[in-house]
Amino acid sequence: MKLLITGGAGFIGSNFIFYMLKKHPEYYMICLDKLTYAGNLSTFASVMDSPNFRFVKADVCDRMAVYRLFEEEQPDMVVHFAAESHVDRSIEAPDIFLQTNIIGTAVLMDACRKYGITRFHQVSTDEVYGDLPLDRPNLLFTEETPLHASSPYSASKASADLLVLAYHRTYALPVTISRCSNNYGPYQFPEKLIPLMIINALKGKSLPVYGKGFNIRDWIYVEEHCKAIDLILHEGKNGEVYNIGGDNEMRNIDIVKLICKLLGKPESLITYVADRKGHDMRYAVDFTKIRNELGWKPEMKFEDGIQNTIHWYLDNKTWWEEIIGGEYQNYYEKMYVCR
Ligand code: NAD
Ligand code: TDX
Repeated sequence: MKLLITGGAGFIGSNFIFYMLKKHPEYYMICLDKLTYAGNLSTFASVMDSPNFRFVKADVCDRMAVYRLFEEEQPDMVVHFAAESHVDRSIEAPDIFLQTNIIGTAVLMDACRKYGITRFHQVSTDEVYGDLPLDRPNLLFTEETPLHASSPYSASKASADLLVLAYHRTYALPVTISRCSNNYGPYQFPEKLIPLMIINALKGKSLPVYGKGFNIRDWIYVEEHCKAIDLILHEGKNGEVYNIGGDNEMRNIDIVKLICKLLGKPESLITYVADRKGHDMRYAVDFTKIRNELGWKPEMKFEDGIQNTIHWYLDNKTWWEEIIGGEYQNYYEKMYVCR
């Protein structure tokens, strides 16, 4: 089995490659990644020389490069992670989100039609459903919830999902879509809430909480997401959408306070800053469908997952110090100083 994994040098894609190399050592894995600011080749140091792994630097929007790779490798399945993934950046500059997340998905699916595959899997997000109110805790996103994206990022992901379903209906392309909640774990780029707070706390820097910190996310340990995608690839039905959730709703402020506690840092580091524009209040995922149809449910408790994550950032300082020593500093200044 040959798998083409796009965006594999990013957070979830790299965790997925590590998971699959262990789970299916007989598979051949090709990672296609543009290596944007979010992609990191050093993540692959331990697998770069594996005979069943190949890295190719390319842009998913580059039709010629994508077709060339399909011609050369003839992958059986495509798992499409590559995307611009940060909501705050999409608010500053939407264009690249439309380009990569929508056009890039179309280019890949065109290649799948041209060369033939057994499955194109779109890694989507619960954010395509918009948000839920805080005062109706029983409301959850199901696969039937209408798409109602709030940010340029989530609108671009929702557009891509619609295209994926259109390619299935129009061209009978064998597709599946998964819509997962907020992931956390090793190798997450430090622009996202949890690694940003861990790293700032370690450095004794202020911890910038947007608004009052009452927004709720449903956090899932990244390996649980990887397991679910593996299952969908092998047992999911073409044309179907599967929600993936952590069964773990938490307020941002409670996460940040927990990180302070686990690192032995004072809560006085917490600083309330201007809210995100159009900030989604609450995400909560009903994953009954994948539980009933494929037998998946999240196993990792948040208390354990967050400990693992903190330990990983403590043990892998070179990985993130290289990141925060570069272009990230300009990003941080632009987004947080005088916010
Ligand atoms: P990430 O930003 O950490 O990684 C994205 C990767 O895609 C990087 O390696 C980057 O170099 C690559 N990439 C970007 N543009 C590219 C292009 N034009 N061509 C080729 N490669 C390109 O993102 P992530 O958090 O790992 O998210 C992966 C996928 O999962 C995304 O599609 C995202 O929408 C989805 N998702 C993320 C979460 C989450 O909590 N992080 C939750 C649900 C779904
Ligand atoms: O400095 C911060 N302070 C803060 O209060 C940051 C970076 C975030 N926040 C808040 C905003 C959100 O309510 O924390 C929450 C989580 O923020 P992010 O980590 O940026 O994630 P979110 O916007 O929820 O989106 C994530 O989950 C769904 C991923 O980035 C998406 O790619 C995924 O689709």
